[in-house]
Amino acid sequence: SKQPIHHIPQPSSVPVPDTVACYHKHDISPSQCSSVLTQIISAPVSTVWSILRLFETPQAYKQFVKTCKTVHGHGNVGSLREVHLVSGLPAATSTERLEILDDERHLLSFSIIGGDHRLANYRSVTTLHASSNGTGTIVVESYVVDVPVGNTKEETCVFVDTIVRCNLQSLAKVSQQLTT
Ligand code: A9S
Repeated sequence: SKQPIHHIPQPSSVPVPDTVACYHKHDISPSQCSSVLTQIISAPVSTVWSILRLFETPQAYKQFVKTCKTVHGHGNVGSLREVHLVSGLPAATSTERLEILDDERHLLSFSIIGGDHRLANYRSVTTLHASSNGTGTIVVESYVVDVPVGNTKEETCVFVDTIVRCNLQSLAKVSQQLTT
C-alpha cells in the first residue's frame, strides 16, 4: 500500500524530559514502598547544589552521618562510600553507590547496597528547581525501598520520611548559612 506522504506524529508516550515528575518515577514492586518529599530553601540553586553534589561528604548536611569514607571512585558516578552513622540509630554503617550526578539538571541519585540496617534496595533521587521568585530553591527527593519483613508500607515510609525530612531541613540550614 502507498505510504502516507506526511506521517502525523503520535503524541509521545515518552515523558517530557524536563518535567520534575519524570525524574521521580520509580518502578515499585509490591514488596516496596515509595514517597516524595519537598523542601523550600532560601538560597540559590547553585549554592544548594554545591553542597548536595559532594557524594564523598554527606556529613556536610546529613546529621545522622558521623564519618564517610570513599571506598571506590572519587565522587563520580559509580563511586562507593562507606557511611558511619552517629550512635543511637538503628544502624551503624551503610554502603552507598552514586548512580546519577547531573550538574546540568541538578539531579543526584544514590542507592544503598549494604550495611547493618534493614533498608534493602533503597534508592533515592534528589532534584533542585529554582523557585518562582528566582532566588530560592525547591528540593524534591523521592525514594523507593523494600518493606522490611514484619513492617508495613506505612511504617516504613513514616520511618524513612522522618530521616529524609531531617536531611532536607539540615540541607536548608546549611545552604542558608552559606548565603547570608
Ligand atoms: O541518608 C539518606 O539520605 C537516607 C536514609 C533513609 C538513611 C538512613 C540510614 O542512614 C539511617 C539514618 C541509619 C537509618 C540508614 C542507611 C539506615 C537506617 O536504618
